[in-house]
Amino acid sequence: VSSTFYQDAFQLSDQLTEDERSLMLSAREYCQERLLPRVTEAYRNEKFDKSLIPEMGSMGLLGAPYQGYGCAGTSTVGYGLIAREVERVDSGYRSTMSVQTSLVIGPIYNYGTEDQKQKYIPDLASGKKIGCFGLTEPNHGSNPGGMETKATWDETTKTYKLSGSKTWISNSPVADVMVVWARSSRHGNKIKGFILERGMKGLTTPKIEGKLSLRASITGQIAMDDVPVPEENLLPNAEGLQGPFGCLNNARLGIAWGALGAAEECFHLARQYTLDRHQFGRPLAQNQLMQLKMADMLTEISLGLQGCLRVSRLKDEGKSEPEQVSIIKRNSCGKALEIARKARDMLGGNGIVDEYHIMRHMVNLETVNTYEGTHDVHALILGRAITGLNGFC
Ligand code: TGC
Ligand code: FAD
Repeated sequence: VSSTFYQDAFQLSDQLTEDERSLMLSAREYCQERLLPRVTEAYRNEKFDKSLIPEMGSMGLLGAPYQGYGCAGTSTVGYGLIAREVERVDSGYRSTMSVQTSLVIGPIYNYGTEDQKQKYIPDLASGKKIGCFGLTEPNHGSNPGGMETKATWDETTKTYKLSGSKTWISNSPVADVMVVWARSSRHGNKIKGFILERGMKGLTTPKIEGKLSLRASITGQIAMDDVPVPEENLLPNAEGLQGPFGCLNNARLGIAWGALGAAEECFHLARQYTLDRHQFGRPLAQNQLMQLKMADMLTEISLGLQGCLRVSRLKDEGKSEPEQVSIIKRNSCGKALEIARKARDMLGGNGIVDEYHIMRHMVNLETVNTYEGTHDVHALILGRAITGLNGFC
């Protein structure tokens, strides 16, 4: 077996196209050289570094799977590979990237007018502007169907007045552009998407303080008090929960790849640490208990990545189903969290220190396991698909 077997047991790299392989390598180089050196300080001090957005833009990492408007036009696999490389450094950086791509550029690209695409996407893809996605509300997290935010149509001013509050919104305190979902009085109270911009009257985006996870990403609320939103800022081509969920299918797929990137990093760090550190007169890695943990890690990572690859290829062929994405989002997040916890243990006391990175990944993965549909919510989505019975209520 080759000495790099532990890095790519199923030769994933051989299953990529030439373009995908070179994208993976250039993303890896950027992430390792530019993101990794910043992350410990950013995390320790809960400092969100806005300058990384235009940097990611210039590397073609924002809006990657979309065609035109300054986007790179990669395959879905290419998008997944970017998420994996970014999250190998930090889930919060991947969050920034995937919100901008799947949850802001995505809905404008898929549901917007030509004018909206031309107005917003190039600046979002280059990173000149930052976006956020407002679905979750204080009283409606797993169940966004209960949404209370209202868009009241005002015929005289030809504006929608948005009122309500979104919470747990990645990037919101620094966002220039906000895709917000609300019940529209003009559309029979159905859910519609709106593009809001910083500076609109009645709009504030307070930061959520005290996060012990995802500290390199900034999270906040979107508070709306009769915000006047011009008619042309309505996303015309989406109605009902299909709108936001259509975006989430893409973001969840990126997360499935990304979480395994974090898991790979924890595995590699723990492997090297246990090879280097000696106890009882031999490397820790020589103990059968350590080898069992690493065998389990490599197995889950290898199988998980094959699942991500398969679902992404199905998506590029136009044959993927949301439930397939639920399988890989849930599996990757749950397995990555287990791997991070085991890897943390393998480092003993050093495992709790931020310079060794693993504990940061571990606590980040608690969020990743929760957002975009919790581990259990995805189990219920699958349970419904398997049995035809709705287990949500
Ligand atoms: P349900 O009856 O299942 O569906 C209502 C309508 O939506 C359609 N739909 C989908 N369409 C496309 N893709 C999907 N995955 C879809 N899932 C549902 C469905 O066909 C139906 O359409 P229609 O036309 O018949 O009305 O709705 P439900 O209310 O029973 O939903 C239950 C459930 C649990 C599936 C759903 O609410 C859910 O997935 N909850 C999780 C919430 C969630 O994921 N929130 C994410 C917030 S965004 C976020 O976390 C970003 S973090 C970003 C980062 O920092 O990286
Ligand atoms: P709840 O829905 O209250 O769930 C609490 C617990 O109950 C969970 O364990 C859940 O699995 C369980 N549960 C819920 N319903 C059921 C049921 N029927 N049966 C069994 N168990 C159930 N949202 C956005 O819109 N945009 C963003 O950019 C965004 N970014 C985020 C960033 C961070 C750091 C975090 C933490 C969250 C973010 N979210 C975002 C919100 C995220 O999507 C929600 O936190 C998530 O959907 C869960 O909702 P909740 O927190 O209200 O938990």
